[in-house]
Amino acid sequence: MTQAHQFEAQTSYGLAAGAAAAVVFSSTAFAHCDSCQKCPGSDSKAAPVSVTMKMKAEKTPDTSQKRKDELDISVAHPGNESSMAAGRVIMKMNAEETPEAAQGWAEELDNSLDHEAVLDAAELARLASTGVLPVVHHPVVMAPNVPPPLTRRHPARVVANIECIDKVMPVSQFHKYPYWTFNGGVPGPFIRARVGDVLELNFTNRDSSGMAHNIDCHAVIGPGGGGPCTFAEQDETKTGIFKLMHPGLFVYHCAAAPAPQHIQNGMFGMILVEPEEGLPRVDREFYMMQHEIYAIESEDNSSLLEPDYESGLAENPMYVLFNGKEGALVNKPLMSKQGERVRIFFGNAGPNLASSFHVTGQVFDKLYRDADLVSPPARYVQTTLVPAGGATVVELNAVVPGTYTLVDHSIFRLDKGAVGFLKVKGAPRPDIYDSKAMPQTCPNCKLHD
Ligand SMILES: [Cu+2]
Repeated sequence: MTQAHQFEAQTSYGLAAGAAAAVVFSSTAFAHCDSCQKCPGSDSKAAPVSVTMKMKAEKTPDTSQKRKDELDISVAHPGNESSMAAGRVIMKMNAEETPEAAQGWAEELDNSLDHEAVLDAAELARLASTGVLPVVHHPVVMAPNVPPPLTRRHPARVVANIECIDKVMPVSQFHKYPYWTFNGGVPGPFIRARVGDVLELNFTNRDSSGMAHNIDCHAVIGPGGGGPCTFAEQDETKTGIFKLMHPGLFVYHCAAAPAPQHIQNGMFGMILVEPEEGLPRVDREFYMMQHEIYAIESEDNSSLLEPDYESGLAENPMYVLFNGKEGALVNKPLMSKQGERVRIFFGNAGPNLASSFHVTGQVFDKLYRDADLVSPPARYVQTTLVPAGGATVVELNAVVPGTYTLVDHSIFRLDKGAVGFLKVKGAPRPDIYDSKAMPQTCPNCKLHD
């Protein structure tokens, strides 16, 4: 030992009554360095030190006993391998962690799943309650539409059936693309649920190519966002059962390997998890998602595209699209009437690019930034950044009639397909918007109708 570093750490553990278990801890302590200038964070005199220690329980606690063990140990000091640190770890048994609760602990503890653990009564009751929830069969609703706002104020078991169907579909007037869709559309169905609901996700793989797929849902708390639970081979149905713990608007997507390919092939959608009290009512709600396609023309048929992994790696897409097709929201614009309050649920599937979402001629008078539905919304925002795998909720008040353009304000992407329209019908409002000559649009302009 070349230098003395003193530290003290605290951790907790449980012991089964009657057991004398060997216990392995992996923990992080903070070393208070008196003299070392090499270790990370030494300037603050507190550097994280990874500690692995073994102890043998000498005594067996009875039910009411709070137990405290102290252990003198030595550990290697990261960043200063020649040095050893000596210290004392104080381990306390939590007061609420009775030996009964710890009955099922395995001899070796680590932070991985312990199938022999015994759940406490509250946890068992919670699991049992999900079996008696009223069942709601979720309708299949495709973009740009969304299901109506929820009126129930109690949790339910929401059953959603999602299928993967392969389908060649036009992505522009020039090209078709061999999409792998959820329920035949890009994006996939919009799911609307409430925080505290249990989502029963039945995923059926009807992809004729034989490719396996799954669903990684960003609203799901647990490994892979539920991907491992829903991994389905051809003609298989897999069911994941997930409690929706947090409100928000979340992207779901296939994460089967290679995940970037599955996402660009159209396997994505969104789930809205409403807060307990719901969202404020508006007049119109729409669903749109952005994504990119990395492709080359097929040698046999130049109108048919093939995925191109190289341009994906280079992040140079052939198309940047709203709702899976150039012109999807130009030929069929989002429609509203003057004075109506409009809400757009906007998601970005990526797989690579962040979106600078903007509506030309409008300001988001409410912006639920990053689809955070709990914090107060931001006000009067012109453009919002939506990361790949992220979402946002915007609201605007359409008081002046006309056509408004939905764009990614990384504006060269206009020529790759990222453009759509919101049309507002109503009487002129010269008090807000007027000119001395007839308004004109520039020729060959994609921005203006
Ligand atoms: Cu897939």
